[in-house]
Amino acid sequence: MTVLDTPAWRPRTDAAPLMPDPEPFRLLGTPEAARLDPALLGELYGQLVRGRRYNRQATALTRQGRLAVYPSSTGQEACEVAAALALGAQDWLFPSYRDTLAVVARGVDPVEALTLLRGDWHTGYDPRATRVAPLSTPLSTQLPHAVGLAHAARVSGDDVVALAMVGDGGTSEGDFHEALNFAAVWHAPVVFLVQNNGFAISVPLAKQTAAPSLAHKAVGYGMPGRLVDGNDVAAVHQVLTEAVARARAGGGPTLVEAITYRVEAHTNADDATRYRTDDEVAAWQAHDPIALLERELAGRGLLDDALRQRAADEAEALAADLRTRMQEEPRLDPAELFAHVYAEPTQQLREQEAMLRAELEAEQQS
Ligand SMILES: Cc1ncc(C[n+]2csc(CCOP(=O)(O)OP(=O)(O)O)c2C)c(N)n1
Repeated sequence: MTVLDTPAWRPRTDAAPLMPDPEPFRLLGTPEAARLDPALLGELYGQLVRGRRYNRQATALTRQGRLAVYPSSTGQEACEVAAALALGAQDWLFPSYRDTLAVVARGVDPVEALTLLRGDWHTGYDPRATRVAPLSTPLSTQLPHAVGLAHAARVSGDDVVALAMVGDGGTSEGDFHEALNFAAVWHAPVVFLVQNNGFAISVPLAKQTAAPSLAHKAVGYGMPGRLVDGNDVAAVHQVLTEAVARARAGGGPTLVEAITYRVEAHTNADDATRYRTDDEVAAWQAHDPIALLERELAGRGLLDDALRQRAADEAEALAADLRTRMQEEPRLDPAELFAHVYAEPTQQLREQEAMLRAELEAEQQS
């Protein structure tokens, strides 16, 4: 018997349940899919079709100069939709820049959701109205925010779960580590959803980490890790719903890794052919989230013309609305850049604001 045998110094023996699924969890096309609620599948289908159309329209808007940049989530719609639908109205979503679809599926106005990407204003929507934090461009900074909010809610006795979304590249950030560590230590009601789409711009996952999977990282923090097929919308929805319920019941955080693929380039400013092959893209297109769900619906006799038509009509209406409203010139006051920075602006900012105002006035007079 040495001091190493005393409880304070012994490793915990309950690590095994934290280990992630040995294979990505799947539902569509498996016998278990038979018990999935047709109404839920119909809702997921409509959301996926609308989401893909939204991505296509937003990308078109970048080509028309109406949008500065758009990080498309085509191919990743299942994660986007499932994340939004797994939450209750009282919960909070913490998205990254790629997660516009989740933000819109949660109820943010589809045009307001693009304000930041148009370069017009900070955020562009009221985060409190739908409980959606700003789309975060700095990688992973949304994660400690999610943990802080969830921890504060728990301390206050509020029934709130935070779901934070991040990419595979974002897991290399210090913020990822700090967020997961604090979430586990504080037992915060948070769900972390890592969309592993294989690349951080052009950097493949193998150059980011030597971990067996990103979900395995959960074990080191002391929270369960789940691995899921990120293109199987029913599976992602179930895994996230279970993790949210667990967090709500006081069970603490969960790390979910969803294996998926971004079919388009990183953004409209990226050329993906420089770092990946057409064959790889084609292989993932053969595992398309909408096609997977359609196959399931068809197998159960649920994919009739009415459902297809309704989904297509709603998607076209969304795209038309986006096209129309994004053509309107936004009325912006450039001097607002200086508002909401400090409660008391610094001398330097006051001088810069005066310079800008003088320039704007001179322009108006010329
Ligand atoms: C703190 C920080 N460092 C670097 C960048 C530049 N950057 C923008 S996107 C990106 C890659 C992120 O990849 P990943 O997390 O896998 O997300 P994905 O774009 O694939 O959704 C990088 C490095 C940034 N936005 N923020």
